[in-house]
Amino acid sequence: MMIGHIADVHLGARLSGYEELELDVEEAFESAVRLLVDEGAEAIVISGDVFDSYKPSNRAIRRALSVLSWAAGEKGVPVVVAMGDHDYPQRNDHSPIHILTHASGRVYVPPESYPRSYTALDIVRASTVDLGGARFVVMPFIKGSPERRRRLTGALLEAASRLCRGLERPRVLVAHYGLDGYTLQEDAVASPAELPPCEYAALGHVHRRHIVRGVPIEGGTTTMAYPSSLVPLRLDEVRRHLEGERRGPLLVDLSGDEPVIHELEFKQPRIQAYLEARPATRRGLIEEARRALLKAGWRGSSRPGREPVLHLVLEMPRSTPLTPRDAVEAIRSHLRVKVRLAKVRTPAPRPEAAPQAAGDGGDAEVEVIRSLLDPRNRYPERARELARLIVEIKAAAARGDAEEAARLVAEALSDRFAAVWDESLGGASGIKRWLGG
Ligand SMILES: [Mn+2]
Repeated sequence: MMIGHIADVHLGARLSGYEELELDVEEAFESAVRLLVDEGAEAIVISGDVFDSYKPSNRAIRRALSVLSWAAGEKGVPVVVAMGDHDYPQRNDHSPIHILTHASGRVYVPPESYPRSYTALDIVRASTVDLGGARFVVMPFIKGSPERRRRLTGALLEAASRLCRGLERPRVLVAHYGLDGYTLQEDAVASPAELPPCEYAALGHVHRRHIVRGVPIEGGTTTMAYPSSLVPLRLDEVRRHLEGERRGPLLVDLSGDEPVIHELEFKQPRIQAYLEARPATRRGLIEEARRALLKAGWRGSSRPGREPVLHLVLEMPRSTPLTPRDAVEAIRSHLRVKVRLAKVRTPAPRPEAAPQAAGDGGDAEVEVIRSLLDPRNRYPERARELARLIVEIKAAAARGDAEEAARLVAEALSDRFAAVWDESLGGASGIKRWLGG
């Protein structure tokens, strides 16, 4: 059987300053599914994060349903969907991925809930679908503290191993998992060695491409793959994309003893460029922007609606003659491209001008905030990242840059930090006291 594998679509994803991202993601999803069907996929696996939020826009839901109805209904290519952390519902609601079963044709989504009496083996059995050409074991997503997720994932993977031993080949594990060595340590729920005996582990969650053959597991080896997000969704993804990291759908041939993985050529809906600049003059900045755009594949002119987007990080000491707004406007009007101001850094003044104690974003300040956010030290890296953002918000507010402050606040409140905020506000944390609550 030939299967298509995609993950981390994030339909409905938004980015201020690059409003078209939402449309670009929809278009990329549609073209990835079409490409897989055209290339002969007999089933398509989506390893979680179909949607960016558990409450996607109606438009994102409609697009997802129409694309899946085309593949599963019109073309007769069944689709298997796993739940991701972004698809995971809040209390008392449903996940949007269960709406996908209303597409025409065969769309499989693991059950919303399992009877209390179910053992781990019952759960994985209920989440397994046999499409004739292959058996797909779709792992449920587990929410909660890192310890809880790791413990339950371990139990379910062990049950999946038992189940897989009795299943006919080929067997495909579908899971939205960060594995040890492929994500931040606090984000990982299992080690690759815990993967069950399956021919292919179709993974999602890590927005980077990893294709690993010969992963040692009990009694043999397996092949695992993260296809990466379809479109670069964050600054780090844009940067790695520019360094040549591949993304897009994988076509996996399961007919032999070992899967054969084709990394399909996938055209991005829009060029995304990146520039970190310390502008001295408008002219110099425009020239730097032009070079960054050309390096990203821009040809110097843009079809309307297809203009490249330049993610701009500005380093602006107080003496800079331009404001961030001037800088953005200069590039926009001269090159006729989209410019997204991703970050403005104001280098810390010399100590004699502003002593550490005033809070210049030094490590000590970040560390205090980090410990208030995450007193139990459950998300050390994410919490440190959020603490840095909070310090940047303060700095932006201090220099009267409301626009930048608002952008940073939106970033701090994004899903990326949801777990840290939950921990901070839910636990017996210091941040409430710190905020005076
Ligand atoms: Mn994702």
